[in-house]
Amino acid sequence: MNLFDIKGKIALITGSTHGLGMAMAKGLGQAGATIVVNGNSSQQKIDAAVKELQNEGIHAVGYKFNVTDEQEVIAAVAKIQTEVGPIDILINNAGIIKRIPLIEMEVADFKEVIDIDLVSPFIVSKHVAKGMIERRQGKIINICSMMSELGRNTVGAYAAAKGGLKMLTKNMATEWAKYNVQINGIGPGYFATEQTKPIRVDGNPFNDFIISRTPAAKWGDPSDLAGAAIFLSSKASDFVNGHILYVDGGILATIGKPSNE
Ligand code: GCO
Repeated sequence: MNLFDIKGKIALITGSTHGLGMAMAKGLGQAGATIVVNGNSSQQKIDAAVKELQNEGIHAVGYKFNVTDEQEVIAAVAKIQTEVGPIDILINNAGIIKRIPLIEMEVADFKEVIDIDLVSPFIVSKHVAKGMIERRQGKIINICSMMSELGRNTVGAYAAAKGGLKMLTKNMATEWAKYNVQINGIGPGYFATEQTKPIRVDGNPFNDFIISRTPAAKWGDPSDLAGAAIFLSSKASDFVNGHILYVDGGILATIGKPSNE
């Protein structure tokens, strides 16, 4: 359907060398978008991610830059604009988590999570939105979380960041929607990725807890995010703004059930 057509659009996805970022890159790429891969760990990982996408017939390029460094972001956005073209779709996906009880957490660790998970979406969006506002067209998707709505032991910094990102999404929409820029969020539930590997091992009580807490009774597969990403990147969402689309198997719909049900 034309409503969901993103062929030829240029999509920058931060933190897209692996995990959910790579899954959304594949989803948008298979739908015909040009994918701009970003990472800050190593050029080798970025090159490998670009190759993985190209092997699936996806037009992909890679740019290494630190999303928390405004000068690097300004330079990278300008370089992408010159070498690839205007950014039509921005997915702020880059993020870290530190699972430490708040009472034990060092301030430096707390600040690092906030910096990457909340401040960097502000930095990257600010500099990408300038072009979108000039062109009167653009799509920004902030990757939120269950922790945008719920707390959980040991992930307080991450919850503070993801809760803030939900409200930053709403404020971006408040300020930029009049320029025909749509800014929304995707809130993934619990997905089988490297980030959740430590809490997903068989026999780990948390693994059993998530299965029981999720009405779909399973961990999400990263490919389950592609549909939401395509929707929020396409004309189909032109009148959707400031909305967080939860892709969570139903977690937020329920208070859960007793273990014997
Ligand atoms: C955790 C998980 C979560 C998920 C996701 C849920 O430790 O609770 O890592 O944070 O990754 O963010 O939406």
